Amino acid sequence: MTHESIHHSAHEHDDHDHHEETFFSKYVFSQDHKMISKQFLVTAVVMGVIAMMMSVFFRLQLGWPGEKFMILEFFLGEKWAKDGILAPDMYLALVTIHGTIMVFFVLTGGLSGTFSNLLIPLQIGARDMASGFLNMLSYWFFFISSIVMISSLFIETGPASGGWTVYPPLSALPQAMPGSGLGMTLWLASMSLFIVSSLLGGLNYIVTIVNLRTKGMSMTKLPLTIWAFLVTAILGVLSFPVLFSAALLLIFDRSFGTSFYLSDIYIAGQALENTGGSPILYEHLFWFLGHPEVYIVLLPALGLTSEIISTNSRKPIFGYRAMIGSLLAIGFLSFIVWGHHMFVTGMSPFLGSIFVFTTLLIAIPSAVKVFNYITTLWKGNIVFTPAMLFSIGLVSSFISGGLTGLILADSALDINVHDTYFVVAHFHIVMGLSAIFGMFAGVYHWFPKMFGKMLNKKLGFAHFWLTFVSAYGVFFPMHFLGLAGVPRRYYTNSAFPMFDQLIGINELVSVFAIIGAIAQGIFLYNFFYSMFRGQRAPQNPWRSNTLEWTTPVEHIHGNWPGAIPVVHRWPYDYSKPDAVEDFIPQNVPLKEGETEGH
Ligand code: HEM
Ligand SMILES: [Cu+2]
Repeated sequence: MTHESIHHSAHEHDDHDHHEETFFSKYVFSQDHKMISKQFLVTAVVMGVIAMMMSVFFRLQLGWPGEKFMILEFFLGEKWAKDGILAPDMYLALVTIHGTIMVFFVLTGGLSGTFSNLLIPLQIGARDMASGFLNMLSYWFFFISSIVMISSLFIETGPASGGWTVYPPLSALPQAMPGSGLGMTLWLASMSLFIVSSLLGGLNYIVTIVNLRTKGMSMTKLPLTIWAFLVTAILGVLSFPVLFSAALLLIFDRSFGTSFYLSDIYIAGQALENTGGSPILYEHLFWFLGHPEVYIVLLPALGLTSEIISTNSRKPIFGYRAMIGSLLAIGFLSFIVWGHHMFVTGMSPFLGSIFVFTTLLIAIPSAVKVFNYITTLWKGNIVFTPAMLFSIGLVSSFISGGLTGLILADSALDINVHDTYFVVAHFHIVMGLSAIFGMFAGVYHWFPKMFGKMLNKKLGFAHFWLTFVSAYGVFFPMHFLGLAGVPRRYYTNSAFPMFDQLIGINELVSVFAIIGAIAQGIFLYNFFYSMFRGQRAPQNPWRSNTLEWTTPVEHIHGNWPGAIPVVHRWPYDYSKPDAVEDFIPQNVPLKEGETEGH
């Protein structure tokens, strides 16, 4: 086909589509990856606000135990916060649902769902995902699972409250405590729907990346974002089914009298009938997903920042191939380290030492990535956009959380701080903050592509600095609580005189949590205001090389009005010597005698 005829047929195709488009097919049951990406983002933002409010609620209790906060009664009702004092059962439920929503709904569904959907077709030069229909289903499973998870807040016995890992026996015996009943059933139902969503999404991402790349887009010309999404999707497809089977066996134990996870249990002095099972089996199954899950939330964030750091340093990413290699190495290693969550389960110290070894190995590819980010920034002609600040924020939290990871990886040291606030501090910094910073970076950078509007930069800077300072204000002091022995998931520390001297730290943490939460108001305002009233986005606001900036600002079905662009170079041709401009998009042919950038 000639250029004209492709253009012509694409145009006809468009006309035909508009004819049939209704409100429902455009905004609700859309099969267009760009719209699905926005649906994921908006759902994740709403879920994130809910989970963040929960953390403020339980931080009020931890900072000022026993004090009355009428806001708690206003939001949670008399049953759970009479006279403004949080009920212990609800405390544990809030911790559980906060963790579940943050990890799965915001940083797994929200991050991958938004950016894999937006960027995979646009950056590889495809008209859409391999299957638009399955893509739509993936969003709707995600949406329904969110609703099921939230619905547990409104039932008589309250939401699941065994922690986000839902270890048996609390999760296996409906009579164990209020949250072990219907709340836990809803948790399991919600997670099952969530897993279906992830698998549908992940398979689609993999097939699309492998099969639908445009002409010239070889695997070594692929942007690092896409590499990160590919490895993430593979991790999800290999590990989520294991969580699914863990949940299924749990449902059997709960409802059909089996005993996979239960053995010799006494409740209120009475022996139950279960024999032969072991809760440790559950821990193995859970963490076989649980650890890769950490990278399922981290890798997309790292991919987004590779792109943003290179673009805003106006320099090629340092060590492109090493970055791919370390993504693959991290992905592989993440499957053989899960035992580091189980050092205190009575595992053989020899087996423990193997998990210590494999865990420490992950430090190598992680350090390679950090080194490459810093070397890319080094002597760059840095443009400080909000996206760039959040990306640098990610590098910072990835380093500071990674260092405490070295301590937790050593079984002999981990035993001392296991299940204390040291662990909470570690995982929030290395994965919670890094992933959320990466997600914010992504939103600031690709908002113009998603909504055709610019976000306000000044509000973005204010949002970044307040978030960055309060994030460290919340999670840095928690290390000291942990080293002093303060356990996690405890309703109050005021019952233990030895922790009295730490009350100041607890208050400080809670104050920063409140400041951080308020700061997110700036983002929410900016996000929704700019979506409707923001300045119109130019074609290529960040002067970036990747293909998504060659599509029209107004979204059209099929992404490019004419032929799909052909790729001639890698995505990181910034500040090439003797080039006219400091960036050369991927679809610009190589000049006579020009060699490839890497
Ligand atoms: C507003 C910022 C946040 C604050 C103040 C906060 C605070 C807390 C606190 C105090 C706990 C209870 C720890 C325990 O007792 O074990 C907790 C649990 C948790 N948080 Fe956050 N968090 C925040 C953001 C996040 C983010 C962004 C993530 C995403 C990874 C996250 C994931 C979790 C998880 C997985 C748990 C564990 C729940 C459990 O033990 O079952 N949090 N959070
Ligand atoms: Cu782990």
